[in-house]
Amino acid sequence: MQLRSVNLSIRFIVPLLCVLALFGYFAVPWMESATVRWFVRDMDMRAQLASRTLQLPLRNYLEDNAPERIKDMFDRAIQDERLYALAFCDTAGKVVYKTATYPATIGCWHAEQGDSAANPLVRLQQGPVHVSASEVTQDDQVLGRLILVHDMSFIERRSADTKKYILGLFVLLAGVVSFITVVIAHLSWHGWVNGVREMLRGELSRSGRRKQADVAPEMAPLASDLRALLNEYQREQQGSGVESAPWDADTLKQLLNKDLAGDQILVVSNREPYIHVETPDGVKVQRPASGLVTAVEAVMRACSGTWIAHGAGSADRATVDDHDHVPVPPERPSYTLRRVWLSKEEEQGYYYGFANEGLWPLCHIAHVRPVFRSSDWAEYVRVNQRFADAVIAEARSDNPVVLVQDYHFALLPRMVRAVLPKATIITFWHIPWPNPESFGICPWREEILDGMLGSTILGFHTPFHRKNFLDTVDRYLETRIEDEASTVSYGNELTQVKPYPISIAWPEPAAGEPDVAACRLQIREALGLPADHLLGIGVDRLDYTKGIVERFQAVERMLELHPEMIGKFTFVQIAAPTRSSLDEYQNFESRVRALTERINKRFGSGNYLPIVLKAEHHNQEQLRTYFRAADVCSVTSLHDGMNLVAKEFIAARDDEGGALILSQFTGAARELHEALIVNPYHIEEGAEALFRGLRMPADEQRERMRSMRRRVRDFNVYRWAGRMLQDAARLRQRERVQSRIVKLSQDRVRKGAP
Ligand code: ADQ
Repeated sequence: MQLRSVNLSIRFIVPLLCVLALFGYFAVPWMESATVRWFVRDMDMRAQLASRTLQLPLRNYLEDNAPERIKDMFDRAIQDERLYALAFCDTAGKVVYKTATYPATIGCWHAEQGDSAANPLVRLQQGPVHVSASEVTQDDQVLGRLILVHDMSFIERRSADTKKYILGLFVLLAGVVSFITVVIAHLSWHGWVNGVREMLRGELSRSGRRKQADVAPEMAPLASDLRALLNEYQREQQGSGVESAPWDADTLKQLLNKDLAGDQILVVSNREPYIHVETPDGVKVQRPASGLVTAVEAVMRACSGTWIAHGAGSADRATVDDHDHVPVPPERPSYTLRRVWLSKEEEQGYYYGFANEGLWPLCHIAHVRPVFRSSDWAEYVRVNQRFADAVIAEARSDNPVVLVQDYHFALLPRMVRAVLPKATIITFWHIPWPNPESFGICPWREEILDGMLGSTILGFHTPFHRKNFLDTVDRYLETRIEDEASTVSYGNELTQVKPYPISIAWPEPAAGEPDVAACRLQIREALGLPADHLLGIGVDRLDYTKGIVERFQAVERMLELHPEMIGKFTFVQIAAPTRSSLDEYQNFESRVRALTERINKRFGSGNYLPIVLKAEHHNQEQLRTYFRAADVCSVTSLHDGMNLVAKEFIAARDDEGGALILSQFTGAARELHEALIVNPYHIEEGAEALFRGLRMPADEQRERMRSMRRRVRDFNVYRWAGRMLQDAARLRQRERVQSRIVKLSQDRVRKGAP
């Protein structure tokens, strides 16, 4: 600290000294010439005075023609310390009388010499002298010129002294100023450091209800920046759920029973949690491969509400009642699924068109160009309205809690709010939110933002996505954003925008589940591989954002760099087909298949395949067995809101073994720091991470896995939902109190109370 304040002082002093030196360099000669001018002016006056004093006796002596007296007068006059010599010249310009000291070179100080009146100084051998001449007249008749020569050598002495004093003064000044600067810099440094410390302490310790910590005036400019940073930090901490009470289905139920007792919960999502399909063996129920469904299902089981979704299965219509309701989960119903039917055109325009060809690539920076068609937009608006109508129809009161899921329903919050202004609408955006420039290319950007701001609470996975959203709103709408409170005020409404990182339900140990060793054997046997064969696993929807091509390229590069792995390592990719009617997805699937074939041709031999592509849906148990059998799980998304596969892999590893490779562009990378974090675009890095994961010592795997498991277990999907619902409950409570106060005061007015 001491050293830092000295450095700070030096930074002030060096420029200060330079300025002072420069000033001295020009000021000293100027002062010197000013002093000389001042002395010369002084000497001019003195010479005039002496000349006037001498003129009268001189005139008399000239008249009396008394040269001895003149000489005597001259000699007496130069007894004066300064008057060095005297002379009298006649009108012919000849020196007639002079003292012995009179310098011959001066002569009669002729007019041309005298013209240099501006400079009466003459430098003689013995030093500088001041020469002045005045005419001696008698009755208007010029008798001659009296010339006085004053010694000026004292000026040089004085000017040398002056120079010395000025320089001394500058040095003293520099010393004093430097000293004061050092002291002030030192004190300010301490003051600032203490001020910042105080502020940090105050801010970190203040509770939400207390007013902001007092700040010293000099800290004021910093205070708001610092506060914003701290809030960001705290939000991040809270966002990743650092508040530590464990959450589970029961805690969530308790919260719903206590804080939202009697309140109806409605969920809206495009994808239904259960799809009924016709098969040759009768109607079967499928669970879709979707992170959203995985997460929200856990909440619905806990709160027994109604889930409104698109009925897309071939047997869906056949399984609902007259109100399009079906109780789910089929094995042990705990909530209601309300299906909404869409025509082919509606599904094409709203789902495949605007949502998946427009918004999906718009929000994921994966270098696929979004497509915006007016016809798709029209369907999107229409379908949002149809779902909003379903919400309104399902609502039993004017203030249900509505959980709106994802980018398919950006307009729905505003539509519901228009009819149910008291509803608490929580919209969660499951995918990333891009920066304002990227989002700005959407032709209906204002409408989308306006629709979303119909929400009471708007959630994103990460503080980064939240910030991007606020910046976008700030850019394109007339709003007031309170960054500290994380609210957007738009029209007369307030929306709270916060990060709520999603997670999974921590799996309970299933009775009779095979252990990890058994899973390893089972999968290797199924794949026809020896027991000690190394296995990598990838589980995704076949989506271009998931980085499957880059993952395979990393496998290829790893085999190039480490040929000893050929024949000993296989990567299994489980890829659920998705949005297959879109060209982009068909092309992507072809690319993945072609790449698999090429790599297998290059490194495969006999029965050995380096990549096994299983492009089909698997149930949760099958996936869990794969996760447990693998040595490495690879999640290489080019951009991902969160990515639940990474968390599912961690949850499956109760042996604390296995390594996770995780793309830095997933929301999960913000929480799972112990994973091998990679840039999926950097193939070499991916290859090295894969190799490192396969070779990771068991104790390192344990160390990393233990820490990640703790985190995923504690910050699970119940906490995600719980935090959102808690916030909703708090807002509802506030609203209730406010409306009670309004009612009370109305009653008082009505009764005429004062
Ligand atoms: P998704 O893009 O669907 O979710 P992700 O979070 O990885 O991505 O979830 C995929 C889910 O589908 C997982 O539960 C996984 O087990 C399952 N799944 C994947 N492939 C499967 C297969 N072949 N068979 C069966 N199941 C399969 C979106 C966002 C994510 C965000 C989630 C939740 O894109 O960033 O994490 O929502 O908000």
